[in-house]
Amino acid sequence: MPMRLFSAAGCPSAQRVRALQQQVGLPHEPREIDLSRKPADSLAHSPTGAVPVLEDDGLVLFESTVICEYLAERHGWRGAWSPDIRQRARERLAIKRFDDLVAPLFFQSLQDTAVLEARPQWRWEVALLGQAARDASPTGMLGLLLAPNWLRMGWLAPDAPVARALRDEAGAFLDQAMASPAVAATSPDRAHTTQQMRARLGLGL
Ligand SMILES: N[C@@H](CCC(=O)N[C@@H](CS)C(=O)NCC(=O)O)C(=O)O
Repeated sequence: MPMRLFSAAGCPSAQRVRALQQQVGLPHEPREIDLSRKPADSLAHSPTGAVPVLEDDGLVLFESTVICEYLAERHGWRGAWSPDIRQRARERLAIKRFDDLVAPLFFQSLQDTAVLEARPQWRWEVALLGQAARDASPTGMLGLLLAPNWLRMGWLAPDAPVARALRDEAGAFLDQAMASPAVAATSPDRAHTTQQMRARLGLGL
């Protein structure tokens, strides 16, 4: 059975997977899902109802980082993570905390900046991400996982405090990651995606 990816063009998590497929030389036509009207077969695959979802010969995976790790191993992407065990751990920690804290805070702060004052440690977390990025390859897994969100942060609010802090700590790394062929080839239309994000966040058009 061929591999199937449920995706949505504007979704940064889905772009991670599509970029990874490009990176390992497996460009793949995804099944595009309208998130406002999800078809029954896409909902039947994942308890979260979110994209991306990958189906590979009976194996169903969701969560973009898990899917990307799986595909990187399956296709023997040797440069995915640093060869150094300690640096690898830093890179994995950076992406976990980006997903759990930094990216959500960026989006929440566009509606209410008070969320940043309530969690002042976020700057420390961004500094740790910057340290991990310093010794990572922008065309490796860390860059590939961060770039889709970095792209959208730049489109939406490049001067928001979280975006500014990321630029100060890891701007060159993030810009190089965003310009990599795999990320560039899978980037969605800017105007349409920005409009979708603004509508979802209630920011007006
Ligand atoms: N942690 C998930 C996040 C996935 C996610 O939030 N996907 C969004 C679109 S970007 C989604 O499908 N949301 C469900 C919905 O809109 O109903 C991952 O990394 O895959």
